[in-house]
Amino acid sequence: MPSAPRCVALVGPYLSGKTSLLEAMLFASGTVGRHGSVREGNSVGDHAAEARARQMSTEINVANATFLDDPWTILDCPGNVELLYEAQQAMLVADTVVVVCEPEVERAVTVSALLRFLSRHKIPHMIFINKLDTASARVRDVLAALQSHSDQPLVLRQVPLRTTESIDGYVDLVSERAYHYRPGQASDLIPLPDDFWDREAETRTQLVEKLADFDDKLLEQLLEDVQPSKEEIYKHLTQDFQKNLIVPVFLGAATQDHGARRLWKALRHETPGPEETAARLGIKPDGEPMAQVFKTFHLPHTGKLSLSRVWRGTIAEGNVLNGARVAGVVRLLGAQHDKAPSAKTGEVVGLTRMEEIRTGAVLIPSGKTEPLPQPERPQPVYGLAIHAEKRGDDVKLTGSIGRLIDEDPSLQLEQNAELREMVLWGQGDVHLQIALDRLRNRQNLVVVGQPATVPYRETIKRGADQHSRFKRQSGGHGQFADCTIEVKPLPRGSGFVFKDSVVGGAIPRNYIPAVEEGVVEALKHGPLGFPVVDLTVILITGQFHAVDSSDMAFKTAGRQAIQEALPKCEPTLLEPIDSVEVSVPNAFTARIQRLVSGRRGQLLGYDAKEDWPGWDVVKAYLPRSELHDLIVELRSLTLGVGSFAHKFDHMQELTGREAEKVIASHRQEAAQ
Ligand SMILES: Nc1nc2c(ncn2[C@@H]2O[C@H](COP(=O)(O)OP(=O)(O)OP(=O)(O)O)[C@@H](O)[C@H]2O)c(=O)[nH]1
Ligand SMILES: [Mg+2]
Repeated sequence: MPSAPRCVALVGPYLSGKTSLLEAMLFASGTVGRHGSVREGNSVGDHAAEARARQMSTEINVANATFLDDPWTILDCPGNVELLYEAQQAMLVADTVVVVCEPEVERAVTVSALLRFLSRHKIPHMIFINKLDTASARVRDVLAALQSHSDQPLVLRQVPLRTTESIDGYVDLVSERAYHYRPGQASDLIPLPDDFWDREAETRTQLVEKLADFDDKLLEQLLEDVQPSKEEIYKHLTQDFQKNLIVPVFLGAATQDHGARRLWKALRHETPGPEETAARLGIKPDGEPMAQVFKTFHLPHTGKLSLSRVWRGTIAEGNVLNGARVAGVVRLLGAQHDKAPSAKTGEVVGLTRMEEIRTGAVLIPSGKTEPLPQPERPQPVYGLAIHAEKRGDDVKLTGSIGRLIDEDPSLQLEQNAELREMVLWGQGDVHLQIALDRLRNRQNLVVVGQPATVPYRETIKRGADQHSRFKRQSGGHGQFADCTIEVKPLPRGSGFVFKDSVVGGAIPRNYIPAVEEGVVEALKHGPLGFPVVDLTVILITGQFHAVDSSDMAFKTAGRQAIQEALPKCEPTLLEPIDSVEVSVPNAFTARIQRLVSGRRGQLLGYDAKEDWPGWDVVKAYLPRSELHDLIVELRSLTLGVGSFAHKFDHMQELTGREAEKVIASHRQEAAQ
């Protein structure tokens, strides 16, 4: 009897071959009749225009498949670190995760964050070392490098068989059988090479010993030199894998079809079923039907599609869940959608037109749900000020961005009233460019992005007294106001303080708020063009006229006074400084210190990252203007794994050439 539908997520570093492996698995299972290719743009995955244009995955690819009568869903996740949130959503609903990685020692660090996530959430996972056809490093060395990033012992299940030139087969360490790879077909069983055990006996012993670490009986057997049977070894491998005590490691080359069948078989025998995964997630076995939305699409023809895993019971078209009606149920194979009447426990399906439902929702008829684990939303590190290319499209923008964020909750929109800017925040330039392309492709809206404006300020370095008189005589009654103010700098962070020290009614009380209003208005644009802060303005004295004075006149006098006073007070630019914490593997720490210094940063020191062996946190103050593309350089210096968190800390004086540049470009923009 076929097992309940199971779900496997393929994750791994950028371009490690996940979408190619999906293709190979679909081909091996007979789900597709020909082996498509990412390079040629005809793979089942990466069908979205944004993905094809970049030859990379830009969101989860979903494929329903059958392998030896068992139903499966494969979730092929994007590998780009900027899209990690998407992969995390998939990992949290999968029964098993396959981490696809490159056969290179130096790149082992790129799986570190994924392995940590899997370990923290206790998700059973295997590693698939891909691209063996072009590997130059020894599998043993790659394995050792990967091990240093895994909390669980890695258990090598296959050893490669090398001819003079390349790897063209493998020996399965448990079955003790040798195979020769054949492109597009199942591998050929071949005799075990004569000297095999001379070379690899130790590798098999290690496999059994790792299992014995979790089972006293097995350990006793080994101590007494009794070899466990193959069945026993398989039993332990499966148990320990499902409890996430060990991480099995398989080998292959996705574009050559090598290793896809072996991987399928391991998945088939060892992957826990949906009930076990539900139990791991704390879902009770009995109760109302339940499904969890882990991804939302807004597609041109289908409309909203909530990609969901069914955890309990059956979900059918017409059901009302969390107050929303399921308009339809679809099974997916890349871009192909097949309507289905219903979906049962374990299945991954798209539920259509549930307009109010968001990613992460736990759907249940009564609507009384308890939340399931969600990935933590990453702090945005890169922002672009956006506007619609066509003026008339501005009204459409907010709604469209809403749908965009619905599809990808790791995007955020910030409305900056002061700068009159809409800033779209995300994980990097690639992330945002994909988002903007998606707006164009799915919502027919062309949006332009540019670096967000840095909120500079200015202040004064010394004080001054200023007299100002506003007088106008024109026909009827005129206008008259006279005031004298004193302007003084205040410590950083004080903002603006207005003081009234008028005595003897030199200016009647009712006009004083008008003077303050004029002052505040003038402080919006100081002599350098920016809002003026950290100063106090004291209204000392003035004169008025019984008929000609008015609020208007005093407001104008107040404004004039400031405009005339400030240029005499040594106006100085202030730039925002953020406190920044950069996380990197410690091999990169020195580079990051240079990066920070090169960006006018002030290093505050570094420390080992808590709970993250081998990683450091470098702390620094960095000007906001240097943060815009920091993530781009940081990633390029750290094989893509470095990240940072930041928050505003203080304003700091900026002088010299840097300040001149800022002032000049601000003037230029204002003149446009
Ligand atoms: N030589 C060789 N190339 C491979 C293999 N697997 C994938 N590639 C190539 O590696 C590149 C990336 O492959 P993809 O399958 O798109 O990788 P991916 O992991 O899905 O990439 P992202 O989803 O963008 O992270 C493509 O050019 C593939 O042809 C392999 O086993 N051997
Ligand atoms: Mg891919």
